[in-house]
Amino acid sequence: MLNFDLTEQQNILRDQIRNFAEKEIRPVAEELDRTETFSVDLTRKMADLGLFGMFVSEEYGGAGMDYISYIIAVEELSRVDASQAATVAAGNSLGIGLIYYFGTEEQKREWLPRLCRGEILASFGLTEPNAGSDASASKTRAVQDGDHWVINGSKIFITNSASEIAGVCIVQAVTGKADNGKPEISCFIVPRDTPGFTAKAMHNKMMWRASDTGELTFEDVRVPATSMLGHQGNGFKQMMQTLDGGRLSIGAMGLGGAQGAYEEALKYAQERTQFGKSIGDFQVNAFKLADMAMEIEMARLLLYKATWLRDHHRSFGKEAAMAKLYCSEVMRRVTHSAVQLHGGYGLMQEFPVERFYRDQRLLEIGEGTSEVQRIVIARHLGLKPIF
Ligand code: COS
Repeated sequence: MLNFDLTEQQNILRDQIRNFAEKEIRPVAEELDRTETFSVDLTRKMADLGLFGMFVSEEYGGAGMDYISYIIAVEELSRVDASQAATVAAGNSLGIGLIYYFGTEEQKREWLPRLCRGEILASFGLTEPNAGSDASASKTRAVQDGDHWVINGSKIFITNSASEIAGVCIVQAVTGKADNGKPEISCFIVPRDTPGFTAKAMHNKMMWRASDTGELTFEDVRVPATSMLGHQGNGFKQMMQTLDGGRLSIGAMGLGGAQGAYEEALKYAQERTQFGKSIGDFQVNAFKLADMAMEIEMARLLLYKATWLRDHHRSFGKEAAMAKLYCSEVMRRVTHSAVQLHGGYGLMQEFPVERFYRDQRLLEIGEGTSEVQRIVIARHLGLKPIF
């Protein structure tokens, strides 16, 4: 049986998030972006709405929903503002997800309830100045010292890591040499207030300007052995598996952002007149809008299908890479056309398409560049692309 209907609960959730985004986020999005302000107040409101821990089971303080509900929520936030969507997406799929899926029972009980209430945010400490696409090339090291580990190294471009409510970072570090001679990689849960751990907010970003991005340094950071996430040597796989789920939420950001820009363009095309008629009635613009609507429809089908696979415990890594890649590229084409349709006004900050155009750019870079997605897809096809 093939069924494209969402459940009643999922439709209600979409309406709720849409209303919230219209009422609470839209009025402040432009100013937060312009002033590069991460809003704790707005983050708390999103937490009160239940946007953190949606897919976490109730025993750890989550809402016990399926992943598609979470993806719809990210899509709806992105339709209005990528920065708030990024806070939720990184907080959930990357931060909460790592602890929920790989943490020990004690770690889950210690961290998840506070994270699900949104009291603190968790960040994903993978990327380093010299380990971006080559994510296993971490220079950050952890050395065992009795029943502690001592971490030294640095991370960069880490969402949710430097604000006053950044509570914990899950840090990938090299802990030795594996049997096959490659570096052994493990992850550690490092509380924000651990001595030697500093986080500095990064400014002057082109995109997601109202989200919190940090640069982290670890200088002789001592954490107890119980801080290791799951088992020693499993860190890289934990990170890669988490990114598979994270890529669905980046797909949702592409889809929602494309939807938001398209709606702005459609409205503008109907209101703006030139040569005595509304510009939407010119074939050149009508066809642009038709293409936008078609591509958004295709992006939604692909993303929901990939998420459905995940919800049904099927393999979804290939489809998640495809959805992330496709949705982010659809948003690129849609925002490009949306700015074009707005003409000179599309280049001005007071028109939301200008922000959508900038915010899109991250989606082809973060959580694996478009090139990395093509590597992942090609490998699933049985190919071994040289890179
Ligand atoms: N799920 C589970 N395990 C995975 C996995 C996944 N999605 N992807 C890789 N692995 C495992 C492999 O099975 C392999 O295990 P074994 O050593 O037991 O064989 C191990 O991890 C190493 O995998 P591989 O050799 O494929 O690693 P590469 O260094 O070649 O990695 C890419 C390749 C480029 C795909 C990877 O580094 C990557 O995704 N880079 C982008 C990182 C990224 O998205 N960064 C952005 C973070 S922003 S939040």
